[in-house]
Amino acid sequence: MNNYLAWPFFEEDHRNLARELNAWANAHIQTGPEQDADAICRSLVAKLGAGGWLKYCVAKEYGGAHETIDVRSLCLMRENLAQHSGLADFAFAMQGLGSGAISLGGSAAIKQKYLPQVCQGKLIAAFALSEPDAGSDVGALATTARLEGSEYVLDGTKTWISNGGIADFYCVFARTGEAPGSRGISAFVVDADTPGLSIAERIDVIAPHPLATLQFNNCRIPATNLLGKTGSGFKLAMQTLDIFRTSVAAAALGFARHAMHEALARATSRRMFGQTLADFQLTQAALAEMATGIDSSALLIYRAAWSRDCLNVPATSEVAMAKMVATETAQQVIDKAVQIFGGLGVKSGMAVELLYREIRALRIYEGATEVQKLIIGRQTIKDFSSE
Ligand code: COS
Repeated sequence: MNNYLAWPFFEEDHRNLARELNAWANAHIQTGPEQDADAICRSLVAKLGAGGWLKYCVAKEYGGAHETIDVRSLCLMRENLAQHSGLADFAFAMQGLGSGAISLGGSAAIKQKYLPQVCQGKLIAAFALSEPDAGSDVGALATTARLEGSEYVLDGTKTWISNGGIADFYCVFARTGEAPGSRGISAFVVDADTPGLSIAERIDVIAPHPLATLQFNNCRIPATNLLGKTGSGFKLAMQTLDIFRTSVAAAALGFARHAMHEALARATSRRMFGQTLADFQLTQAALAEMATGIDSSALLIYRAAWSRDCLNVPATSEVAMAKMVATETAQQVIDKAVQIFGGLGVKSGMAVELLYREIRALRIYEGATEVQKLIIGRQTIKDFSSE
């Protein structure tokens, strides 16, 4: 790996953080085929909390490491954890994504109630936005929240909810009806044990993660669980995604780096036709494409993260570019690594086989590649029109 930590996007603290987390993960995180994803995730959240790593998911006032969430730290950490274990990356990321709407929109009392425990790994967080008929088109969501006295009553279905089934609370986006479409949505925090909230289905996917469909049926929560203003839920969701989407790209980068390492180890040791695989120009071409793809992704990721941290702008388009390029590139890098391994590349339990399954969902969740193209295309036209 080149010395990318020397890039000017980083400060000395970031470089130290990456090295220290790597050493910790080597000692504390087991790699290999995942068995009981629920139990592993619960234990990982507790370990990450005890190790102090979840401090990077919340602001300083509530026990966090920085005044506000530092996106370069998040990205370096996900990149690093993803190289050790998909579930470790997932457990870390969901504490941030799942509590992001509280950090951005919660009252002081709500922040105080949830964030310190998220940071210590004592409460597991989840982000409940998608619905069976509202995935990319968030503005079409149909779950409702109606105010009755001092309570909101929630009814509807949420699906593809990461940490669904093991979370202690969910940040839920529901229609309060101030206006049609995206302007009539509000955000709420809902404790997992609230009567009227149930797990309708656990969802099995190609790389096992805790994932569920949630059912809200006359689910009553205190009106004070509202996050932000009524009608501002869509923007709160988008602002949360603006922070965490770059870190999805960073996780993809971590998977790609792991695949590259495996491919290099294989190519330089596997002998055929009297030489190593790495001596063939076709292998060198594949490795060149992989290495260049990895660096291109890293440059876009840390440009987007630095823009948010240092220019203090949403950088929505830069974030979308990073997410699109890094996830698509990682898929190609991992596919090439499988090819370099030949038959062994598809053998169950091989590192590249796990990565091949692990990477696929990242091109879909937190905004599919097609949504990122929409965001980048719209912004490009807007920039041109305002020239
Ligand atoms: N930050 C703040 N505000 C934002 C925003 C952002 N990043 N993106 C949009 N908004 C605002 C817009 O400015 C607009 O405000 P006004 O109503 O005041 O004009 C409002 O939100 C609606 O925006 P827009 O018209 O762009 O919304 P669309 O319904 O066209 O949707 C996409 C835009 C498709 C980009 C959006 O729905 C999206 O990102 N979808 C994917 C969602 C996703 O990631 N799902 C997975 C969930 S996690 S697994």
